[in-house]
Order: sequence, then C-alpha cells, then structure tokens
Amino acid sequence: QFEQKVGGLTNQADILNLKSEFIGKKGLISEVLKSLKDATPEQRKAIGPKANDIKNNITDMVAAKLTAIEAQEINEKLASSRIDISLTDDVKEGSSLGGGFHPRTLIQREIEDIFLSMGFDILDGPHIEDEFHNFEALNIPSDHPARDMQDTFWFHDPNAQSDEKKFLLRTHTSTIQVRGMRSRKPPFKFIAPGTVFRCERTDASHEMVFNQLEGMMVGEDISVSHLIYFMKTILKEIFKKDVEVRLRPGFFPFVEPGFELDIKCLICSGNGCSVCKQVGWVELLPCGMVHPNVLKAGGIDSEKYNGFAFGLGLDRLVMMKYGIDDIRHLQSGDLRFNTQFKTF
Ligand code: FA5
Repeated sequence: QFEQKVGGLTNQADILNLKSEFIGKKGLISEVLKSLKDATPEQRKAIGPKANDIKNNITDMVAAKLTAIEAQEINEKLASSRIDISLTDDVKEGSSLGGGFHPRTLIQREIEDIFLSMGFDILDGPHIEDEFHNFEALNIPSDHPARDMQDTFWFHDPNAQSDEKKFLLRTHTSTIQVRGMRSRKPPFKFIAPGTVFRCERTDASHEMVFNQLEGMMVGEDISVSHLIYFMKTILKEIFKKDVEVRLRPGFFPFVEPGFELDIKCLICSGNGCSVCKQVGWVELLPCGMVHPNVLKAGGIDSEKYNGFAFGLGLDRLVMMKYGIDDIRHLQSGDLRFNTQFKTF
C-alpha cells in the first residue's frame, strides 16, 4: 500500500505525512506493534519481525524518495540560474557591447606605422605651451601679423608682470618641431601627432579642438623633392589609391618656401559641399622647407643642415578617408557614429 501511494507523490510534505500515516507514533505499523502485547508468543514471533521489516522498508523508501526530490530541486535551480559566460556571436562581431577604436586612432596608427617603417621617430609634446615654443622659436615674434592666423587660447594671470613668460594652449603641433630639434642632433626625422586648440567658430570643417600630425626631417642636402616624395607616399598608403592633389604656394613664417597641399574633396568629388566650402578642394597638408631662423632657434647649424616640415590636418584626413561630411561628428561621442568603425 505504502509503495503504491508514495509513487505518485512529488512533494516533501506529502511524503512525510504518508510516512507518519504508516510508521508514525499513531501510524498503522505502530498500532500493529502495540497490539502485540496482547498477542500469543507465536503470533508475536510471526508478526513482530515482519512489522519491523515493513517499518525499515518504509524508512528506506522515504529516505530514497526525499533524496531524489532534493537532487531534482538542485538541478532545476542550477538550470534556471545558470550564467552563460561564453561569447555570443553578436559580441564577437562587434555589437554595441564590444569595444573599438575611434576612426582617428585607426588612421593615426596607420600613419605612425608608415613613418616608423621609413625610420622616423614618434614624438610627443605638452598641450600647455609657452610663447617661445608656439611662436617665437617658429619665427613668429610677438608683433608678427601671423599670430592672427591662429586664434589663441591664452592663460591669463592677472598678477603677471608684463615681461613674464606667457602660457597658452598650443595652436599647432609645430611646437614639437622646436622640442625635437633641441633634443637631438642632425640628421634626424620624426613625426608628432597631437591635439591642438584654437579659438575659432566651428563649422563642417573647423573645430576648436582638433588634431594635427607634424613631421620634420633635418639633414644635409634635403630638398623639396624629398618633401614631395614623403607627402605622396603617405597619401598613397592611406588612401590605397591615387588621389588628386594640388600644391600651391603657402605662407608660414617657419618655412621658406612654403606650400599648401590640398586634396580634391572626396565628399563631393570636387563638385562643392560644406566641407570644402564649395571650392572642391580641402586644405590638408601645409608644408615647406624649414626656415633658417627656426633651425637656429632649435640649436642647429643652418649653414650645414636644412630640412622640411609639414603639419597634416589629421581630422580632415579622416573625413576624406571615410567620407565623413562634418568634422563635429568626430568629437560628438555619438555611439551611432563611433560604432561604425569597429575593427574587432
Ligand atoms: C599650421 O598649423 C602649421 N603649423 C602647419 C605647418 C607645419 C606648415 C609645418 C608648414 C610646416 P594650418 O593652420 O594651416 O597650419 O593648419 C594645418 C592643417 O590643420 C590645415 O591644413 C587643416 O587641415 C587643419 N586645420 C586647421 N584649422 C583647423 C580647424 N579649425 N579644424 C580642423 N582642422 C583644422
């Protein structure tokens, strides 16, 4: 009877109730055992051991049944609270949960690799600069009109004496030309990527905080053809195709002669858009032969050595490479923009 009844039970309490119905203090078997006191010795001998066997059997069956139920409960709990630590395919392929590089980082690294392979060093410099490194050593004295070409964020100290050193947020990475020249002996060549700051109105191709990549090569008998070779190589490697460029005279006090290298706007294919201000060309890579005054300020013998320098507009290069029609997307922090460039 017990075996039949317990088979259908799945609940611990029901099983324990059934157990006490049979072998509890007032259960059926206990009643049988109790009644033995009035039985004959033969009856006791026959019934006693049997009743005890049944009691033991029931105890064993209950224990087995309870163990099985407990095991089942543990398994169910494990299954429902299991944490899947394996990577799902969407994460592997770059969902919003995965990381990635900013397009500027991707291009910067690519350019760094190209220049490293050509034997250039990579230099860095401070964002907060003094007047000497940002202007004077670059042949831009304080009364020079070229200072107006770059609207400057000055640090203002109301207690400063008029002849004290003034500080600013660097307006170009050319400051690192000065630091590079003063820390090494010719011949040398280096690039210096970095953020620069200008107090300018923003539009589709202008930011207040943007990035340049400076380059400088100093040695004996360096000519404009070296400069053009390096400029062409870098553009070819980056765009992996021939892009239309034009070289025109450009004025920068720190180079002589100076050039502006423009690229045919890849957003509008030269037809005119807000990025190229409808002219079809984008100013990308000003460059030139280093002015002797700059070499001198850098502690270099300008009779013996010469060199070239360039200041690539990194954000504009990124825009041309990826067809980005507004520079402000780059710093927007908008994930819909950033996640398009996932590389892993
Ligand atoms: C300079 O800053 C010079 N130091 C570059 C140079 C270096 C010339 C060495 C000669 C030799 P310019 O102000 O033109 O030059 O800026 C260089 C490049 O930075 C521009 O061609 C353009 O691509 C980018 N640029 C300039 N202003 C902005 C801006 N507001 N937002 C985004 N990119 C800019």
